[in-house]
Amino acid sequence: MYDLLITNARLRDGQLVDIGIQGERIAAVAPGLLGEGARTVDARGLLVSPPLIEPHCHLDAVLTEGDAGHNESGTLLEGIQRWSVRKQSLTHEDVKRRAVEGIKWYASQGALYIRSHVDVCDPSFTALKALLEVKEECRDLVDLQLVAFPQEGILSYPQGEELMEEALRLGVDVVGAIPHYEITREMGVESIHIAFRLAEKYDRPIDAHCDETDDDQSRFVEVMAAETLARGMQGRVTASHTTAMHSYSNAYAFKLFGWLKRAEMHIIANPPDNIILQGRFDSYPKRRGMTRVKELLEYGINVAVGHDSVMDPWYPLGTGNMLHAAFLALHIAQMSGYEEVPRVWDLVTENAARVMEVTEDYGIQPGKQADLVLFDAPTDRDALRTLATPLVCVKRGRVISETTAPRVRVFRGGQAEEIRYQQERIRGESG
Ligand code: 17E
Ligand code: FE2
Repeated sequence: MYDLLITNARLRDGQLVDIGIQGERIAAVAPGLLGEGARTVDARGLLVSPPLIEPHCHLDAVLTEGDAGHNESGTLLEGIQRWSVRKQSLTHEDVKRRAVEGIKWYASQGALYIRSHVDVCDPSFTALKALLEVKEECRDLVDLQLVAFPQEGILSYPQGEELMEEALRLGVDVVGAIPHYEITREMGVESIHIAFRLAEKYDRPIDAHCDETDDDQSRFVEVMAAETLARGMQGRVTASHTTAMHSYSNAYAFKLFGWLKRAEMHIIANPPDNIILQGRFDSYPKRRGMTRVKELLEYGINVAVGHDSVMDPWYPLGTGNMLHAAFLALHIAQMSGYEEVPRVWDLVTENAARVMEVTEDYGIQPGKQADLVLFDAPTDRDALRTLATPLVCVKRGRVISETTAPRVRVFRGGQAEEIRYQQERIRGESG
């Protein structure tokens, strides 16, 4: 007798299984009936995936779009400037209300792990204190990690280093940085040294906004790789955005790849924001401004995709649907090859789990945390193509959301025909 039994679930490898859940853990995964569940969900041969993961967002800024005027230039710098105005009126309740709402949007669409940056260039730590509470209070919906993010610089903002260290004492999980925003190249390099010193002292991973610019001279990722190797932090360091890599010469990018791989660094691309923010100083042709996702993967470097923003001063759209971010990544990186499409699914699942260091708990196997999502599509490929409805989301063994798939009927010759946007042969395969 299981607390929750999912029957006829199609795993990503195509296997049809039943999944038995006891408490917060998966107890059994096997083809054919496992027995009884106190509650049963019939997956009807549809895809049951490990949850989507949002490895890079800003929950302190979520749902603030327009509050300090609209970002009309569409640039990163106007976003930072508008945020610096909006953050003066942050309150504990304001941050909590928006962040919890944002988490509900993410979680109900299948993102059950979230890593959020939180701006610590604020001596009162209003956002950080609120998000530390949200992390505990929303434990039923998501595993949430917080990154101490110095939005206005570690060295370019008064007391930036002290604020970073205080954030660590308050309990953030990850150390951030923003070297390309520091006033000088030298300050950028030094800000990375500070971030690594803090990470070592407090035994935390690093996730830095790094080289989020179209300036091909912005080369701070190489400094991160050098520090990672010097301090033996392989596997614990992530460079987010790295959009300048789009503009590097191939010769330099190739050299960099070698060091990223040796340093076992993770790269996070954020296609929704960066396809909006980058290329703004170009005429035509306009650069796409996303980091080299396809080539990094081909080289064997771990890459994940984040959504980054949901309605904030940098990006006015979004609902927290990680399939939107993955869909954009597929297009911008041109990962349309038959074998490439499922690798796009990895970008918002397995690869992001590695970034967040949650692989021990993550996956549909006995003993793992009982987190999973039933999509209204037979395969990951179809779920991406159709931006499939997340029918049922399960977190820590509990059904946390249900969404009804749209029902589409076409009327012809006095008849109603229901269509599902599926190719016949796939429909046939999935029964
Ligand atoms: N802050 C930043 O520096 N870059 C971004 N893309 C966002 C916030 C969303
Ligand atoms: Fe970001």
